[in-house]
Amino acid sequence: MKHSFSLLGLALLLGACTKEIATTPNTSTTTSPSTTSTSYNDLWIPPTLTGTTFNLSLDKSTKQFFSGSVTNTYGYNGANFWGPTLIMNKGDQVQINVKNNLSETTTSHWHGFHIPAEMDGGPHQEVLAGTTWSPNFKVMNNAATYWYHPHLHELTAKQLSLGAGGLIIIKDPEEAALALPRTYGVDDIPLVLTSRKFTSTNVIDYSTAYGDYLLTNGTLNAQMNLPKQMVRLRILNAEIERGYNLGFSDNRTFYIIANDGGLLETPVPVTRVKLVVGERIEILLDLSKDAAGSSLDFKAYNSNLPAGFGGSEPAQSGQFGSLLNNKDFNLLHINVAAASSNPITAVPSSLVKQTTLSASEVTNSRILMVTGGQPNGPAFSFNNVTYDHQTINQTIKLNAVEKWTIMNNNIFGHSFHIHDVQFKIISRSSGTVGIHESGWKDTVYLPVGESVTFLAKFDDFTSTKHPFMYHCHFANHEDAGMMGQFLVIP
Ligand SMILES: [Cu+2]
Repeated sequence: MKHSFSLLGLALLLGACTKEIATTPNTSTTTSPSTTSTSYNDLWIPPTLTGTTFNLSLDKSTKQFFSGSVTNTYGYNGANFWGPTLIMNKGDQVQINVKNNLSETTTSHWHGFHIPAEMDGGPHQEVLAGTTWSPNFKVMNNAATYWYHPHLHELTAKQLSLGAGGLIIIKDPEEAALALPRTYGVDDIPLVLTSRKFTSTNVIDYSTAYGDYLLTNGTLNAQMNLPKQMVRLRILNAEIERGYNLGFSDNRTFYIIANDGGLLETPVPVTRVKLVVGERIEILLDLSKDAAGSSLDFKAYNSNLPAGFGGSEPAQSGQFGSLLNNKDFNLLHINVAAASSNPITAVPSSLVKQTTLSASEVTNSRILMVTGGQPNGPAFSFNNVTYDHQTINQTIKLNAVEKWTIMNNNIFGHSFHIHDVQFKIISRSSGTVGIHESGWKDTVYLPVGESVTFLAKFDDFTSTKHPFMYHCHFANHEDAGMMGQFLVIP
């Protein structure tokens, strides 16, 4: 599973015109995702859990994705793929009980949360089969969309691929004071985007980088009725490697209001936005002028993207091929319906005041180079070191304001994620930091041949024995060792 061989594999594929074809499931109840669909399935909206005590159980399940054999999956709390959405309030002290009903170890990481390392759910907080892990912490993050997922070293790609994951929505008074859509499942819609490859007997193939079939909240060919008013979409890229270039079928303008770690200062109007693995954005979609009964599609405009963007490879089969590669494809078919009562009909002119970190506050700088791809070496690593469970790669002083530069002079793009902190991107070597990247971030796209520099303050939580992680969020890269550990020390 080494990406260093992808270009070689591609060359062989093109050169040899191999007869190998992708195994495709029996699709008699589901039309091909690469053609215009006429049969849709209603989008599954994950149920919500609220309060300050959250009970999660991770179970084996099955889901009828296609006719014929059911597909073995994982899900939390009885979901047959994915899990409930946890709704938390900033400032609350919460307790989460994670029961592992699998026959293998898992962990549960609270992606984006600023919490003590021993509560973080990284590779060290193992939840053995049949046991329950009960972290508790104060919710300190801003209102935004976060998520939870397994983070057990070398099993993350498998467990995530089989469906283990869920969203977390944090609410706070600043967000509550704004005239934004926030009725979950009505005008505030979670959209978890991923894709899967299935064998001919409908088994999820978790050994590959890209899926052949797009799943929105686990739903194939998803559709939803949305009210003709302002609708908020909370979008998570929960892929293994694929990135998305998001837009609507009539190329309408939509408004980015939040990214990973909170609301932006003002809504950012765009017609396209890229979202790489692990990133979240919240957008406002204005349906107020659409006729009830009309429809449009939310799409990935993924054809002809730059080399190195996950899923831009032309191959349709093989290790780095998929039926969705280098194509535009549907994410959600939207049927415009009557407005709900008391609809939001306008985009707010401003959102929240951003606090900033300035370069003059920096107390330490680090450079991480994306390395690897050498024959017989690891596919990807940082600074030529692959993850070792017992090795601390970085030590950071409490309250340090650090400048991290991640350099990617490598053959492929990556998605860099750091635990514990939210950061501010101050520069990209390409010269362009997207306006929607101006808020707090925990995950950032690293294009081929570029470097990204961000500032972060490491406050609140110290430990001399419990580390936090930084890693590529491509689960297969992370599992293969593209991950490091840091301690925040007094
Ligand atoms: Cu990577």
